[in-house]
Parts: sequence; structure tokens; C-alpha cells
Amino acid sequence: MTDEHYELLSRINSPADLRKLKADDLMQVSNELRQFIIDVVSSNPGHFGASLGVVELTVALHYVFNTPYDRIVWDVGHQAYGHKILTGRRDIFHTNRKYKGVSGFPNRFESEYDSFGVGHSSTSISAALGMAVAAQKKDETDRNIIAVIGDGSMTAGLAFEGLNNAGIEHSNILVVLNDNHMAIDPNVGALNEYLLDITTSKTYNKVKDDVWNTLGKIRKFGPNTQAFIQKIENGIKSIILRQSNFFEALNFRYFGPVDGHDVNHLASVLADLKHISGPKLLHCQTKKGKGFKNAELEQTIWHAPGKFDKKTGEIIKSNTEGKQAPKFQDVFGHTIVELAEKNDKIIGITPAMPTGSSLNIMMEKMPDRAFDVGIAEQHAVTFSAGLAADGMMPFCNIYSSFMQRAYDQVIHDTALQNLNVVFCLDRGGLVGADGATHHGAFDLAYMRCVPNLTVSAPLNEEELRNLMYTAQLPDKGAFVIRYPRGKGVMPDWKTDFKELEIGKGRVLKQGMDIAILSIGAIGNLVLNLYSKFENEGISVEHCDMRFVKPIDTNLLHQVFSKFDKIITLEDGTIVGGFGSAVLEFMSENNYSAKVVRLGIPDRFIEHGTQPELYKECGYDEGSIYQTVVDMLGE
Ligand SMILES: Cc1ncc(C[n+]2csc(CCOP(=O)(O)OP(=O)(O)O)c2C)c(N)n1
Repeated sequence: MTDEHYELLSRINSPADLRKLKADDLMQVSNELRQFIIDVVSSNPGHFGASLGVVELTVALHYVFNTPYDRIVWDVGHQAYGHKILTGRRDIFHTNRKYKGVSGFPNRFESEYDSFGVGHSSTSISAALGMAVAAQKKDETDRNIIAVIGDGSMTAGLAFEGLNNAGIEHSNILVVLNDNHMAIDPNVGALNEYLLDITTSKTYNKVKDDVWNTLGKIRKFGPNTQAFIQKIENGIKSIILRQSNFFEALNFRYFGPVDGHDVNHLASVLADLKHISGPKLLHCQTKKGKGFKNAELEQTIWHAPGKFDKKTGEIIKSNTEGKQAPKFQDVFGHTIVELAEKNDKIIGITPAMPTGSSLNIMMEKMPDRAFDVGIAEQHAVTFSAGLAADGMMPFCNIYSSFMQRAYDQVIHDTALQNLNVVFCLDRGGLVGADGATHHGAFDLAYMRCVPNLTVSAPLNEEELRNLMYTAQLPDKGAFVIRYPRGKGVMPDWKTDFKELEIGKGRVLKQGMDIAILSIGAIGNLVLNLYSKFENEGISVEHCDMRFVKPIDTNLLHQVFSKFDKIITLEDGTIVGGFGSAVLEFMSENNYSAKVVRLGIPDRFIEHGTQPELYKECGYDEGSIYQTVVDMLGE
């Protein structure tokens, strides 16, 4: 696409350029922006439907507000592509999510327009309130702070905590609720039903319109009646609006619902709202995937569709000739169904990730035994703990990085109570293009220090199945099974179940010169190197430890008795993780050996492909090989 296809967009190098345009031009800008997103994301994949849904909102916000002085705080940030393109990143947007390229989420280090770094959901209201209070403290009373949050993200406790606090702070924040009734999968829960009711209930809307119309008329009496108006307004509000509107009940002024695709109306409403002080919420209705037919029709698939043909709307499948190994998430999805068919206590739980975790397989086959609880990781864990407390066998599946949200629920509500909950942590380790916010870097370290927890990581599909099988046997306590994003290594993965001894690892390959101890699927990189080591005459012993906690001390005694050169390998932080556990063992047992820990170093890792990032962190195949050679050469 050349610039002439983007007659107006190509001239917008910052929102200041946008603000020079006439209001009549905003529709064309929106159309061009939408087309630009389609053009770029079709060939360089990323999140799609969410950004299309907020094109008009993005244009209107930057048109009306004085960004970056005024702050737009995006929630999750997967919908912020339009924002990035309008704020000086149009020409580099083709590097979106690529190694060293533009981040797929707002990032404070990337642009002054990205007022708050994000990737995990439901932070926007709290962050915006913090900014609003900071503005008050600094006497920047003309600064506007706007949080843009989807109805899916509104289901998390954190969003409610922010609303609750904002309602008494009387700060000038505007919450724009982008309501499309979708999370990644269709949104769930009572709030979703409420939002549907509020937009469809004729009675509610009539009452609300009558109230605002009446107030409008009363205002015409002039300034002397101000106190009187206030009284009536409060009276009417408390009688009618506060009783019938959730947000009004929390001291927000509720406006809407408005059509989030009418850019001119949006701009004029936002311009009006600028002059109304106190906490306000604008309820905006949009369609996820707006303007791209297939994305409107199949919103879950088009949340992040991969490459697609922008003309036919066909998703381009990668070349999958021959029998492929499955994704780990699918092994989880099928295995939980198999286990649940035999064990009627098993319940599946996901916080808003049915498709991402493949729990949707169980939700389809056993709808009364699998729960999507909305974006609510803390609740998902404590809900699971409650189920376990009364005899159920919950499998709570949470992406590793989102589990960070529910840490105390793991400690206080589960481990301390010694409850049988299985935590399946998907996306453990470096996840690739989603970047720093989404890497499952810390789980082994933060789980390892909690008493009463078993912490495991399977090497492959068979191991994942056996760990899941073992974890649901009676009285195994709280049990973490963490596995990575992407495919495993076994095309024939439907193995028979076998109970594994908890805390027992295994020697995969005997050797004489050096030992590599690995945890989890990253150990496959070592397997791939076996023949290279053999060809080079290097005798490597390889142990798959399976468990970080309890760690296999018998195996470690064997290894430290035999080797004085040892490498630990984990797809997780080396600070406090598996390698640290091995060092603790060495110290406590008075062994001395040269131990090199390979894993994620003590810094945040940005986005890129998984192999690119493994290399950057020094644990791709080449780096593992080189480490062995270097250690043997010392
Ligand atoms: C804490 C957390 N849990 C889960 C996710 C995964 N996730 C990303 S976007 C999304 C759906 C968000 O829905 P909504 O806010 O309504 O935005 P929409 O995609 O509908 O525009 C989910 C569940 C996340 N980013 N953060």
C-alpha cells in the first residue's frame, strides 16, 4: 500500500496533525486507519478484531483530547494498534511484535503517548485514578485522564477495586467502557448480562432520558437555581438512576450507551464530557472486528488470527505436511476430558481463556463440569480451592504470567489449606511475540518457595498426561504442572496413563564428561544435541528432573558424586528457579562443582520469536552446545 491510499492518514504523524483536520474528515481518517490495520496485520500477524472495533473511538479520543498531556490509559492494550499508528509509529508499525520492533502493547519506553505499560487486563481504572490524583497534587487541573476498558476486562476484581475507589475520590477521570460483549471468547457473567440489559431495556433508557431531559430544562433557569438543581439532581439521581444503574450507584455519572462507530457523535460527546467534572463513565457499544466481515462473524478466531488474505478473508495456514505434534494446550484439553470421564470429581476452570487453554474441548463435551469464570484469576483459584474443600478435584488452568495475579490465592487459599487443586500453568517460559508482559518467566521461582505445593514441568506430551493423571489421584495436595506455549514433540501423543512418583526425575542419557539437568520441555533442545555431542566425542549425561519441588535429591546426589561440571537448564528465571534449587542442594550437601545456570537472566525480555529469545538469553541449542564446550575447555 502506498501513501496515496492513505490520503489523510499519511499526513498524520502525531495527534496534533489529526487535530488540525475538520470534524468532517474524521470518518475518512477512520476508514483509512482501519484499512491500514488490515493491510499490516494481514501480513504481519497480531491482535486484530479488538483494534478494528475501537478505530472510531481511537480517532475521536485523540481528536478531542490533548494527548500526550491528556492521558489515555488503554486496558490490556491489544486494541491499541490504531493508537500506535496515530501517535508517530505508522512507518514502523510493520515491525509490530517482531524482534526489536514495535511492541504489541502500549509501552512506556516506546512512546510518550503510551501513558501506562500494559498487557495484562483490568489495570486501566486504577492507573488512571492514580494519574488523576497525581494531577490534582501537582495542580494540573486541566489534565484529562481517560481509561479505556473492555467489558471483558471489567469483570476482574481489580477493575471493581478501581471503580470503588474512584467513586469517592471525585477525581476527573473518564472511564470509556468499550462494550462488545466479547472477551477473547464470548464474555460471561452477571455484569455481561447487566450491560446487555442496560442497553436493551427500554424502560431504563426512557427513565434515564427523561431524567437528563428534565435536568437539561431545569438548567435553563439560570445560575441562581444552582443549589436547587443540585438538590433535585441528587434527589432524582438517588431515587432513579442510582437504584437502577450500577455505575451511578458507585458515584460515577453514567453516559450512554452510544454508538462507538459513529466517530462524529463520539467526538462531540467526548468534547461535552471534558467539561463535566468528577468520575464519569461513557458506555460505548462497538463490534469486535468491525469492518472486516469474517472478523465480525467469528470474533474469537479473529482475536488473533495469524496471517490472512485480506481480499478473501481466508486465514493462511502454515504448511502442515505430515503428522504433526500437537500443541501442549490441546494435550491438556483432550486429557482432562479423558480423566474426567473416569473421575467424576474433576472440574475444569479457566479465567476467560477457554480457547487459549483448550478447556473449550471440555466445555463442549461436559458443559456442566467446566467453567469460564471471566477475567478473574484470583477468583478462579479461590473458586477452585472451594470446590476442593468440598471434595471436588479442580483443574484450574491459567497462563503462567496471569497466575502472577493470583499468588496469594495459591498460598493462602490453597497451599496453606492443603487442598487438592491442580494448577495447569500454560505458556510457561518465553512465549514469543506477546513479549515481556506475557512471558511465563517467574512461575518456577515463585511456586518453588511455597510449602505444600508440588511443582512439576513435563518434557513432552506423554509426561504432561502422566503428570495430570498423577495429580488427580487421591490426596496429592496442590499440584502445579507448567508447560510451554506451542507444540510438543510427539505426533503419537495418546499414550496410556502411568502414575509418576512425585519428586522423581530420570536419567535420559548416561555420560561421563558433563551433566545437563533440565526441567520441562526446554530439555528437548538437549535431546536435539545428542548426535552432535556424539559426533564431537563429548560425553554428556542428561537428566530430566520433572519436579522442581520436591526436587529429586537421590538423583542430585548421584550427579554431584559423578560430575564436577554441571549445567542446569530452565525456560524460566535463573533467579530463585530450578538452577537455584540445584545450587541450594549443592551448598547444603557440601558438594563442590562448577554449576552454570542457563535460563532467563534477571531482566525483562522483550518480544521476538521463541528461538530468537532463547538465543538472546543464552539457552538456544547453539548456546547450550557452546556452554558445554566452554566448560570442558576450562
Ligand atoms: C489478567 C489477564 N487475563 C487474561 C488476559 C488475556 N486476554 C487478553 S485480551 C482478553 C479479552 C479482553 O476482553 P475485553 O477487555 O472486553 O476486550 P476486547 O478484546 O473485547 O476488545 C483476554 C482475556 C489478559 N491479557 N490479562
